[in-house]
Amino acid sequence: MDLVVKNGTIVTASDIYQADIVVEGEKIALIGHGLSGREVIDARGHYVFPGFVDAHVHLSLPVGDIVSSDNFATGTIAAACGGTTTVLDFITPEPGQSLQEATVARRKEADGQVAIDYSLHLTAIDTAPETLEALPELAAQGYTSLKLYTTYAMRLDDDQLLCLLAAARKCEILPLVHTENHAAIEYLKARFLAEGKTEPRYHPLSRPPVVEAEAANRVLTLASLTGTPICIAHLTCREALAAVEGARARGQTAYAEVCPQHLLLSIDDYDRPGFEGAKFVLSPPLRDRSHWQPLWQALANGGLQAVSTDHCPWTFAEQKQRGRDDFTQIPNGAPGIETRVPLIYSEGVGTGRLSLNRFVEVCATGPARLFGLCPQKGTIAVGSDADLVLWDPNKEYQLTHENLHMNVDYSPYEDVTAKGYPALVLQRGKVIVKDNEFVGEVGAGQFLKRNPIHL
Ligand code: DUC
Ligand code: ZN
Ligand code: ZN
Repeated sequence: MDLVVKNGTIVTASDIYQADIVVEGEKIALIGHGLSGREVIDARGHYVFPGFVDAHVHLSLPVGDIVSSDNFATGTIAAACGGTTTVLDFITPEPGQSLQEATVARRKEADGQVAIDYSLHLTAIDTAPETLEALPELAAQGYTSLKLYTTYAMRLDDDQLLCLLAAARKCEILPLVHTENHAAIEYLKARFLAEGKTEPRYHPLSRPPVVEAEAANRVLTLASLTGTPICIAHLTCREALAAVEGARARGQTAYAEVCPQHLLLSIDDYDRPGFEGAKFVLSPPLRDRSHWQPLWQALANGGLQAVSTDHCPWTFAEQKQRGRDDFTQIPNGAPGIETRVPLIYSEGVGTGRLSLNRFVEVCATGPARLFGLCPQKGTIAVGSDADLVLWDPNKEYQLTHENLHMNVDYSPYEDVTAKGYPALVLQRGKVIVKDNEFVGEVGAGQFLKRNPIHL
């Protein structure tokens, strides 16, 4: 036996128990008591969690002539330091580029650059015959999820949504849908600009909860007609949550992810002095605090299935400045890939909002299951990849950007001190983070072929 992790408290989505874990090669080979191995890691006093899964990140995302500031190397190193061992990024075709070409190009960017294991969601930007024909082929290659947008340049109209939802069902692909009403946003943005209202605080006012809820309701309605299970991306508000829960009550399979920023930050952050509010310009935007409690409650009771980050960092000193005189020009997004797990532990488990099991469920097992990666990822079981996080529940760590590895000049949580932090992170049996330092290898992360979504 190559390695034994001894005396830790193992936590999965369903159990908490003390046991030793034997790793052979890259897999968990045995779980039991009194086990031995050539190398021993003593996990006494630590929780042993499965490597965490972030199902929604944007590394090296091009928007116009700028690119989000974390690339596949820096972003996945930061993820690892925060306890995440698997990320899902996106394949987004350029206009005129086929989905297959975009897939090959994105794989070229990521392979050899990732520090942890990864996969990619497809994105459909049209319903051309080549796009529809590509879906079954790409699904067979392990790309079993499909991002659909109702806003931005990649937006789809209802005809296209119906067509793609039906195609996804046929190929056992799970659509992940960004739901905001494009026309409503454009109308509100134009109105604010015409009134000379150009500051970051008008960003959330141009995308209020009804704008998200309308699109969520519409997409869920269309999915009910095609019989397609769907996942709503980065759900932010009680109105959209009601749409998902209503669909479920009518018998639909409807999932939703939530991001830490929508559980912990609020519309008040846009009123920070000077241009600071730009740091929080992301979409859908931060809401007022009254949305926090219903979202935490849904996370605890199963109404929400996963916590992802939508990690999409832009530097404040340069990139965010594009919108100094016009909030609509501020690149959308914020950093979060490294802080997700400590924040949800500290603010979820630490405050009693989430049980330990539920914390593991929403940060690891849930996203792995949703996107066809379980039980290889997201749990601790014989035969699973030996992705393990030894967690120090007492370590306090300030989430200022100076303490973090993300390639960006600010943290949305500068003054927040998380209680509970990774002490050691293993990927497939190898230590990749020790005492908050990345000791793995860039390029050692592997592409993950995902399972079809079983309907
Ligand atoms: N919103 C998105 O939809 N994508 C990237 C970042 C963001 O804020
Ligand atoms: Zn989105
Ligand atoms: Zn996103």
